[in-house]
Amino acid sequence: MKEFRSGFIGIIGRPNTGKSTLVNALAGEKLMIVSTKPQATRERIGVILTTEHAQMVFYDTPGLHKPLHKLGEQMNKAALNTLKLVDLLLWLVDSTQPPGKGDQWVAKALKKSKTKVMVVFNKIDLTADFNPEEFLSRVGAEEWPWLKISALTGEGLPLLLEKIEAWLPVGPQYYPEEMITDRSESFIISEFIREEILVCAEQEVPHSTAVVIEQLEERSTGQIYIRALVLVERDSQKKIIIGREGSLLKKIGKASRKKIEAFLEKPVYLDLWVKTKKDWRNSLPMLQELGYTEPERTD
Ligand SMILES: Nc1nc2c(ncn2[C@@H]2O[C@H](COP(=O)(O)OP(=O)(O)OP(=O)(O)O)[C@@H](O)[C@H]2O)c(=O)[nH]1
Ligand SMILES: [Mg+2]
Repeated sequence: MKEFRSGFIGIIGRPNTGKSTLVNALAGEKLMIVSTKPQATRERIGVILTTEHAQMVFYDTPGLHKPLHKLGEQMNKAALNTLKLVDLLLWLVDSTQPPGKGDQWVAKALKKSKTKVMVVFNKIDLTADFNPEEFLSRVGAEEWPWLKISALTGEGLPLLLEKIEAWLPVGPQYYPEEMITDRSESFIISEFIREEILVCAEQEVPHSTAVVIEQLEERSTGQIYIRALVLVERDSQKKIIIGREGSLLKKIGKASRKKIEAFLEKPVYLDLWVKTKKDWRNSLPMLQELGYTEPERTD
């Protein structure tokens, strides 16, 4: 009999490279939020894939970037702490972008971690003639194995999974088979609402927004009642999110309700409220309350 293998796989990269798209594709289910706007993911989120012979725990992480506020610093910390927690790192690179200083910085950070790295060149559906060796020599990482994929079309994913599985150590099943994420239902729901705000609102507004689920309960009719609070940093942003006669908030509510219903497989009543919390992205106590801070590690 084949020995059971298991392990933790960190998905690291610059913003907008397709990390969350890849995690959704590997999980075979839409759990992570995806956006054309960078810095969509704010935390390390575990997604579990259990097969007959292996269990893989993928960590989706925030894109590594130059932080402009305390939230950004915590996001980078969440991504960088992942390097110490995993058996294997997938460095996700957007093959439509030329290598830059940011990529060199990521390569250095990954090298320092001493964890196994596989470079995964994504969005290959847009770049048929992309040259991986050239990219790797530009960032000084010629020795790392690499693979070309499209998280969007699924090209290269079976081979990627095969390689990951072969690389995992023999180990136990950490999570029950039916468990697909290490996060709560409430968390995934709040993320779906944030995803819709990323679609509907322009410029800084979505990046200044956080979503908190205040109440989630099943009514006797079988409908799920959800009360969610949308936090923004300024009253002007509150006005934008609400929109003329509440039109934008309604649009956000309707679209996110559909996603939540598909996720819960139940009818949902979504009650959305907007509140200003001045400059919350620079307040550590607020970040802590929202779950955006990394616990201090002692090792
Ligand atoms: N054409 C193409 N687009 C892709 C592919 N993978 C992701 N995208 C698109 O790239 C954008 C960013 O995808 P995300 O998955 O949100 O990227 P991310 O790396 O998680 O971004 P952050 O969370 O902001 O760090 C979205 O518009 C995706 O649809 C791909 O393989 N091909
Ligand atoms: Mg993401």
